[in-house]
Amino acid sequence: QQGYTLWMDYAGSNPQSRKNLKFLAKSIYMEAGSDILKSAQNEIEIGLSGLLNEKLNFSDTMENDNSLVVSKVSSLKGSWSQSMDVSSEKLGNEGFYIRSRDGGILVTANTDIGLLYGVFRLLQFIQAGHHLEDFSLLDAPSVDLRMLNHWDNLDRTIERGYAGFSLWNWQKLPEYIDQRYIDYARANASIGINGTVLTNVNANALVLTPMYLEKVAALADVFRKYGIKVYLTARFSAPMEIGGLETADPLNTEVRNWWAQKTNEIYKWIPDFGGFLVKANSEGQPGPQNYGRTHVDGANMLAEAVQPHGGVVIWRAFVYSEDDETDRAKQAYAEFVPYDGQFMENVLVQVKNGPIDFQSREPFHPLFGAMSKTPLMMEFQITQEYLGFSSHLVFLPKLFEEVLQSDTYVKGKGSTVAKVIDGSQHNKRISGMAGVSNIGTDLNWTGHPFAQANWFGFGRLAWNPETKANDIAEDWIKLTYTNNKELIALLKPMMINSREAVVNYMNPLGLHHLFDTGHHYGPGPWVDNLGRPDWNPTYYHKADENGIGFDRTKSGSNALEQYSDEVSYTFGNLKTCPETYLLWFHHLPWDYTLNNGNSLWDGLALRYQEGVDQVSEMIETWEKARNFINNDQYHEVKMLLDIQLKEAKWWRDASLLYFQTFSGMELPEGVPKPTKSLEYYKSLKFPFAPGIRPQWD
Ligand code: BDP
Repeated sequence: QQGYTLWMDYAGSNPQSRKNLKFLAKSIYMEAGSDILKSAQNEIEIGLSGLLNEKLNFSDTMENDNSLVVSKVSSLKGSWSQSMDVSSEKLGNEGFYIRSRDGGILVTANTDIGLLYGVFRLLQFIQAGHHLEDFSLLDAPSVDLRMLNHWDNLDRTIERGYAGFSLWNWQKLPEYIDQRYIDYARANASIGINGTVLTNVNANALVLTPMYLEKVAALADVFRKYGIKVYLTARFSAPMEIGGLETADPLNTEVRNWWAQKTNEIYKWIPDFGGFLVKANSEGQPGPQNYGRTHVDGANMLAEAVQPHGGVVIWRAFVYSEDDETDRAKQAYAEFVPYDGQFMENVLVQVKNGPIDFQSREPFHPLFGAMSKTPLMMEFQITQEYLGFSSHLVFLPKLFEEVLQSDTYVKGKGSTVAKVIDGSQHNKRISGMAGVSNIGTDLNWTGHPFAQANWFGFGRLAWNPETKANDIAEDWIKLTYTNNKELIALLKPMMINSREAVVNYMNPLGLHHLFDTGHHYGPGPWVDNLGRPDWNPTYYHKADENGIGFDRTKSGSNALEQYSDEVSYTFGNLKTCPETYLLWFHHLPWDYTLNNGNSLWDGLALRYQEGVDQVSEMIETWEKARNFINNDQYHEVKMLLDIQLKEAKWWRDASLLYFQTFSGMELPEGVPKPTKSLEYYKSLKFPFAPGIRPQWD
């Protein structure tokens, strides 16, 4: 069962530090009533008794001498109501307030779900070894929709999923409720996630048929108890595929009626259904453009159908058309900006963090500064499609934080992406953040034990986009391993630096999309034979005898014009462009001089080497951590780190050998000569890589 309990191992270590909290078990009052409150009680029962190693005594009434009271503000009585010393308005619909007082602790909120979140947070504080004396904490989410996107297919394969098969056992549903569904919901609620899209964006219309809706309803019944709404992907051609219509034209009356009725039917099964996520006119998915209509026509048709039920439509901006050969990075902006202000009130446009596709580093997507009238939802990828799958240790909150803290300058300095996403920048009526899930049937849910931290961290950032990656790492270590200071001092920097390591050994200096065909795993910078130019790595690095990099300045694709003047100036000017984005925005000669005086070629080679060295350091750190963790935990990660080191070297050697054919320059000192030939690296094949969509690049 290694890793199954995630960050909720209530029987775990640190019992010493909790001795002084044993009093909490004395007399617990918990408000009862709803299913969500039952979940809260259940969590206290397993959580607190596990953490304190003590039998819990519950009291049926709220008394002044209770040791723990979990109750809504409106039901507080006697001295407990006096302990509520903050304005309840600040708690909103989902926030909570926890405070200690003489001999007791209060957890309160305006709503049941607020109480559940408060209970989880209290348990986490205890678990992390906090003493809770003179303690008070008020917290409320700043983002409305905090969602996982599962790219799960109905046959239980997962597109870009590297942790086994889909959790949703369609064959045994609706009768059989796997304990995993409950534990999945608990884990999500513990970090504030309140929505889940069950199915792949490359959608299958069958999930909208009664046979499946009954199963979806069974899952929704489980998740509802944890405040999690279910959403489905809507295949745009569903009216034809399962409705027998001849068209899916969004302006056709029959089509509109079909969606309205289908939606009513869904809400009969699932009264609190969240809504639809749609990938349309992208990578072969059907959409309104098939009928000469627009994204607005398509999104608004569905929005109209879900509106009477309070649902939303999340329309993806991940589009890039086949015929535009200038620059894929520009296309989503070009297609969507003209529609700003035309979407219905219950539509959110979901934008990937960068303009290409979930690379280990991309500048922020220009749409984040450009649609002031449309709620823009962030789409991060938690599954490591382009970051070493579940074999490489990469702490993604560092990447997420970098994107969220990027300044769009749309309303002057400080207009960060975080503020666009939480809606405060433009006073948006609704806000959201989605993460493409990295969860599957693997015992530990995520494949790599440290990939759990990415799920955890996503939840924390969706709750509050201003959260610091550093704090997330520290909390996760405490909850997952122990709160031992020496261990934290080892693991925290290892996790924090792991993101830069993968950038260095895969995509240094702003290079991107250099993967070999099909799997998005190993290096293939030489690939130039795929069906579309923008599926080929050569399209992205543009290396030749004269240099390397994608010119996105005025002399090139001018993608920079899609950013505000400040941003476009900074990135467009070689003096001010951070070297981390150098080759993303500029095509430069091999002998161009970098900030530290190195030539571009030497600097590039040294970056690859640095990535390899960073992985070696991670291995050294892990050896030191051995004293603080059990043997199984040690060995599992050790084997994975060894793979990561081998593959970091593979990336370095294959990439440098290939680029050397253009630069014609020697490797600088400190970078070992590759032991194999370029032909060897080109010949490498994968016997099996999970998560592939066969027809894809
Ligand atoms: C790309 C993936 C592809 C997804 C697509 C998407 O390679 O499998 O379908 O994104 O987000 O990253 O729709």
